[in-house]
Amino acid sequence: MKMRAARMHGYKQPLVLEEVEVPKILPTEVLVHVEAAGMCRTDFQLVDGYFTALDLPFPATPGHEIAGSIAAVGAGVPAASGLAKGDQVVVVGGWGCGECDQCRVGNHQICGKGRWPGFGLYGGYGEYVPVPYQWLIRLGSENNLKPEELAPLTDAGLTPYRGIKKLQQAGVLGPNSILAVNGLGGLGMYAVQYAKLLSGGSLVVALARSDEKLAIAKEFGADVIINVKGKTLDQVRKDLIRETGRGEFNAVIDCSGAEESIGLGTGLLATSGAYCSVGLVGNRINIPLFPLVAREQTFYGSFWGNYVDLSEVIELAKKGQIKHQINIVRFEDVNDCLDRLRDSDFVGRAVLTYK
Ligand code: FEH
Ligand code: ZN
Ligand code: ZN
Repeated sequence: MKMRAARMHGYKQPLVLEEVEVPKILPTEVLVHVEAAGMCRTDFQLVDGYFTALDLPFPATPGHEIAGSIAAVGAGVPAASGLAKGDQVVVVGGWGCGECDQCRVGNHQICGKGRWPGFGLYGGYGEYVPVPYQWLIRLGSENNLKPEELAPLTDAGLTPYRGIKKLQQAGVLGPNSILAVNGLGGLGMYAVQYAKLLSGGSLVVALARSDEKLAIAKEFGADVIINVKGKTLDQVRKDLIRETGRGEFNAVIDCSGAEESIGLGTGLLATSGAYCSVGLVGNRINIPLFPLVAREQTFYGSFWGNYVDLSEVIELAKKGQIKHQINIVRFEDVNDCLDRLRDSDFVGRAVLTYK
C-alpha cells in the first residue's frame, strides 16, 4: 500500500513530495494514520541543518506533532493497552530509552538516548507512522476534538504547559504575582491560556511585536497586552507601570528565545523572580550576572513535555478549556508553509492535513 510523504533527501533543500510504501510495524508497534501534523519551527530548522549533530540518514520525514487514528495494532501490543483499530490517538513526542535517570522519573522527552518521530525515516509529514504502543494517548469516543486541534497540543500546546508548571512549583505565581508571556507564536497562544488556568490569579501580561497577535492574546485571556516593537526596556517598563501600577514581573514564560526577548524579560524580572525559557528562536543567552545572583532570581529551561504533562493538557482540551488558533495546510503546500514558518508568518499554529 502506498502513502504520501514530504521527505528530506538532504539539508537545505525543499522536501520532496512523493508516494512511498506504508511502513510495516513491529509486533509492539501501532500503525498510526496521520490525520494532522503540527508544523513546528524545529521542522524548518531540521531542514536547514540546525541539527546536523543528529547525523540524520536520508530520506527523512519531519513532523513530531501528530494526531490521527489507529490503522493497525501489532501482534505483541498488550491488550491492557486498550488500543484498537480506529481509536483516535495523539503521539507522545519523546520516546525515551526507559532505563536512564530521566526515563526512570518519567521525563522521557529529555532522555539522552531517546528517539523522536519526525527525526528519522517516519514522521507526521507522511500519512502513516509506526509508533511504539506506549507512546500513544487514546482519546476515547467522548470528545469532540478535531485532529487539527489535537496535533498542536502534543508540542506547541504541551511545551509552555510544562514551563508554567515549573513556575508554579517555583512558588512565584498567585494573586499578587505578575506573570509575563513573552512571545506569541505557536507556543505563546497556549501559554497565555495556561497562565490564566494554572497561575492561581496572577495578572497575565502578554508581550509581542504584533498587534494582531496581541489582540488574540487578549481574547485568550491576557489581562494586559504590550506591544514591545522598537521599544527600549525603560519604555516597556513605563507601559507596564501605566497598565499595572508595578514595573516588574514576578515570573516570565519565554516562548520566543530570541536574545532581545530574553534580555527584555530578564531586565524586568523582580527580586526572587523566576524565568522559564521554552522558546528556541535564539542560540545563546546574554544576561547580566549580578542581578541574577544579587536578586536571587531563578532561570529555568524547560523542554517539550512528558506523558503526564500531555495527558493533563488533553484533559484540559477535552473539557473545552483550551482555545485553538489553527492554520490548515494542504500537503501540496508544505514547502511554501515551511518558508512562511521561517518568516514567522503564521498567527497560531500551522497544521498539515491530508484531506
Ligand atoms: C523537538 C525535538 C528537537 C528539538 C526541539 C524540539 C521542539 O520542537 C520540541 O518542542
Ligand atoms: Zn516542536
Ligand atoms: Zn532514557
